[in-house]
Amino acid sequence: MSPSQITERFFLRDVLWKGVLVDRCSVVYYSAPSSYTGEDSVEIFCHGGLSVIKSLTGIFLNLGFREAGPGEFSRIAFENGKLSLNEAEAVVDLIHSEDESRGLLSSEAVAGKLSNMIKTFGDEVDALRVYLEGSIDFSDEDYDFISEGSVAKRLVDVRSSLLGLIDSSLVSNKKLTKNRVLFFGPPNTGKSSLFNRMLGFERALVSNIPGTTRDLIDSEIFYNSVNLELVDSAGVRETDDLIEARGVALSEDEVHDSILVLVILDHFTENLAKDFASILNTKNHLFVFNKSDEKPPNQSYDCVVSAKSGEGVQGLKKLIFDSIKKNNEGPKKTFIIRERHLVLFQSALSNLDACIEKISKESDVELAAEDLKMVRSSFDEFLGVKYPDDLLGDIFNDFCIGK
Ligand SMILES: Nc1nc2c(ncn2[C@@H]2O[C@H](COP(=O)(O)OP(=O)(O)OP(=O)(O)O)[C@@H](O)[C@H]2O)c(=O)[nH]1
Ligand SMILES: [Mg+2]
Repeated sequence: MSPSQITERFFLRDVLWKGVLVDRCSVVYYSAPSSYTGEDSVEIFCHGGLSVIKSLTGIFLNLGFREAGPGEFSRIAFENGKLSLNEAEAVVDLIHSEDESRGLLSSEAVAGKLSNMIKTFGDEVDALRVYLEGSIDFSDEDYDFISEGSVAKRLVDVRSSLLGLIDSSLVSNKKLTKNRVLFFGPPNTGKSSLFNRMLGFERALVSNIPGTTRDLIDSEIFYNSVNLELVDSAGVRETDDLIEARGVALSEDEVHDSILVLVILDHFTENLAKDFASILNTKNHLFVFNKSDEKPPNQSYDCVVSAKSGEGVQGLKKLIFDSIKKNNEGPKKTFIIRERHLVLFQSALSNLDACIEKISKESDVELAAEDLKMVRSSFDEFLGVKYPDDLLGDIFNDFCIGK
């Protein structure tokens, strides 16, 4: 059957290479433009296992195919008008999203809901601009175009809809999309011991010499369907040791990129609680007292544990989970947007404001129309109708291979 006769089909086929059966695969054929990229495409579903995948990709490489670069499929989809630029960015966010709720927010954007809203705003802005430009030619007539056309009201409506969209969007920060939980505190309080205990294996070195940990060490655990990235760090203290000092600086930097900071203290360091509270200030943190097997605490803590006996460790996991969940919840959001989008929306807002001001004074109608051109330009940049030269590279290089 020639490709032109096939529209969209699902086949079960034995894949043979030089007469040898490699795998029985499902093959889906998509005819253009009904595919992700908008081109004719074939997807092959094979049985799991690296060796089958390697054999299959080997066959295709032998036949002259090559592997796609990062984001190549999405880039083709964008170039063929199947995805707008912000939708392509939402695909990356969806791939990288660590928890279900963030994934759902990105899916909304991939599905085009956000683009459609911006397109609607853009159409209204265009209509208003054309109306304003038209009114300039008739400015001598005895007719008040501005108030007859409810221009001010329509501008205020676009403005408040855009503001509402910004309020219902979560601005993503690459590092903060991971649930990074930092083990922070003075040296020798048992940060690494507790980190190992929570992972269930000896990932970090432990010793009774203060200053053992120098680098950041991270490892993931899965708790209640949520990925937690635990990060052990160097004990914080003044030190003359250059390498240790770099470790301390790393720990302090890491505070900004963590979603939650655990301050681990023990019975030798309880007096430092106030200092750590003031360093962390508004950063989401929990105070954890370790080594409860040796001595009980003298003050109150969010959690009391013993890395040695394991006492309190399950409770600490639950506390971390609850704290992250609470932190992620916040006011209900509809979309995830990027810093780039926020900047464009803010610029559109300030141009709308400038336009509204001119319209309210019924002066500079020509300049007011120019303001609307700028608003439209921000929306176009958001959708990818126009974009700076290096933007595409930045966006698509962020994809994983093959999407
Ligand atoms: N009794 C008791 N000792 C502990 C406990 N946790 C850690 N220790 C001991 O405390 C010492 C320091 O432990 P580490 O886990 O290396 O402490 P750290 O905070 O990572 O230290 P630095 O990496 O130097 O900042 C070791 O001798 C551990 O065996 C605990 O729960 N109970
Ligand atoms: Mg350590």
